[in-house]
Amino acid sequence: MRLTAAQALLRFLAAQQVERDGVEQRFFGGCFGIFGHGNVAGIGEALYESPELLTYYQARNEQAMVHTAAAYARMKNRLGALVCTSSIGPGATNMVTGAALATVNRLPVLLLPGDVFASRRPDPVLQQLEDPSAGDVSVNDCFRPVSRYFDRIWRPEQVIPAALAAMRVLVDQAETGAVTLAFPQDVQAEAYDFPEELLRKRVWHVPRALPDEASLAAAAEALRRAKRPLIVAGGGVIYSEASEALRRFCEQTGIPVGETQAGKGSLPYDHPSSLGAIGVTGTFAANRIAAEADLVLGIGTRWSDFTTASKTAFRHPEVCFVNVNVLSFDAVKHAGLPLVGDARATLERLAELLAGHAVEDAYRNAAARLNAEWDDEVERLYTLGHSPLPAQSEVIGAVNAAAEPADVVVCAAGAMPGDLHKLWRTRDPQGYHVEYGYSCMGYEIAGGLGVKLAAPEREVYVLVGDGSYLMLSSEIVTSIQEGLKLTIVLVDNHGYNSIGALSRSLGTDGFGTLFRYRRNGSLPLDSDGSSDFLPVDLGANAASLGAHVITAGSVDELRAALAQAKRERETTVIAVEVDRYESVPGYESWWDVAVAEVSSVDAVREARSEYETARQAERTHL
Ligand SMILES: Cc1ncc(C[n+]2csc(CCOP(=O)(O)OP(=O)(O)O)c2C)c(N)n1
Ligand SMILES: [Mg+2]
Repeated sequence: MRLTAAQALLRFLAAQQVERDGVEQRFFGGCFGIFGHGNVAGIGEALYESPELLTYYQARNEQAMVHTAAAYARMKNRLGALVCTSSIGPGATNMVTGAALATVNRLPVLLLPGDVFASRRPDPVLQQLEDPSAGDVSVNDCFRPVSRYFDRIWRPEQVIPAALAAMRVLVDQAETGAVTLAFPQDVQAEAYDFPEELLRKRVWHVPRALPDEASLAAAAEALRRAKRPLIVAGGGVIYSEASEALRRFCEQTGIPVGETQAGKGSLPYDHPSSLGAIGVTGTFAANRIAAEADLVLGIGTRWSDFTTASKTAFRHPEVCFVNVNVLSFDAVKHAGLPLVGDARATLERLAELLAGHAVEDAYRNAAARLNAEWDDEVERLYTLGHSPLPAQSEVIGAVNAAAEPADVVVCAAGAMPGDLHKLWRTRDPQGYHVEYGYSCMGYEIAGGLGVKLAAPEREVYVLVGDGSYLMLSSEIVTSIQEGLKLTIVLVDNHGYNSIGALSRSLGTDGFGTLFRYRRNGSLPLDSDGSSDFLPVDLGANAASLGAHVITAGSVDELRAALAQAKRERETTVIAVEVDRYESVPGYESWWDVAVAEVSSVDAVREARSEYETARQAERTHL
């Protein structure tokens, strides 16, 4: 069939299906894009000519549209994805951050950045970067390290192997991440006789692989011997839809569970085996059990520093690890016994091998007690009654109370992710969507849009700081264009407060983190007391983009605003100011942030000496 390369690729993509557990679904839910000369007449023409193939969504910022795609894929448990098309040059490189985010979080996104002419006839074209030492380099080479698969389609017939290779990686649960097919603009428009078979419906089976029996037997034996085992549930539990299997496993064995950011929601917050968040932003419940655990069963976690409290969380001298993961790279971390396989299938098999085995009642009951004590602490922080401005924890409490169990909270950067990790009462495996693999400011609203597109039946609550909002809020416009309603709670504390607090704790006075006027040639420090904040009106900004805006000055007003937002049909922004000094404490944990070894500042020298002491607790787990 004679088609342009772009037409053939789109037809191919529209025909891809995935199937897991016998359920078949279309893989690509649409194509986000911003056109320029690098894609308007190629991919743009193909989308225009056959609009029934893939729904086209016009975006405002290329980075944002990749965030939307990543959030969509996460909400689809990686069984669905979006395509993102951009022009060449800045349109393409704007997607690099989004690609890194998707790859870090192991989420499938397909990126089609336009590229310079393969023929090189009109070189250098508008926005082309020329490299005097290499003729085959373009800015799109920046995608290589942040993509799990990269190809450049130099000739139309290369669509065939490139498209198949892209699909293999996108649906592979171990390898998935950003896939980039750089597409020179002349090639997009060139015709070729594509074979019909390429364009036929194709179903990609997503297997539930099991580790080999010898490894499973060794793991079961280790679990039987352990006196104080602990499960750390990561994102892999959610993606694999293993939360039911996990619940049964916990009820059978009595092993308690701590959750990573991506794994939060693996168990409902009020399950007696749930210790809630673990690590730097963990609960005292999880961190106390972690400190004494003799065996840690990691499921679908990549063991980031936030989870391990920079390798200080697990303090038992003999602690050992068993890691269930689809990716052997993660399964061998911490010298763990690797169980390379799907989380659900592996948990079900382990449960069989552990038939009749459970931890001692005292240990099981201790976990249940900690669960209840932790919930008391959540309640305390939800109802602080802080004035005149509310505390951030009260904002979380109000949003949690307003949200239905299946609604989704979305967040990514600032102080909010840590507070949510500790305090959000999660009642649905997909109710908690905090992007903390890349913790990318600007993900919040764009990500919320992807969540809503994937699950329109759920209300989506985006919690966004003033800093993140200023960085990237443009997709409010896209949410209104598409009628995809978001409830955005904009938490204003006049600056980069999380980093300000970090800076204060490390002796540098919150330098460069407040949104204030420059006075007498220098930026004010946090300690100088004045309240001459910059005259930024974020509510007015949101209203100018078409959102319905409500300003809440107290927790009661916030509750009323949330009730009103529920009744709205369009994106609603609730602007609320919080006390930036009233933060949720840490709970028996530590994070390794390097402090200057020499400094003329006394406070920095003090912080360095504390740092050196704390660092001694870091372990290697070899
Ligand atoms: C793109 C990006 N740039 C920088 C950072 C580092 N960073 C983490 S949190 C933060 C401040 C966020 O400010 P805001 O959204 O207002 O949240 P707050 O810290 O006030 O809670 C910064 C600069 C980041 N995570 N992402
Ligand atoms: Mg802020």
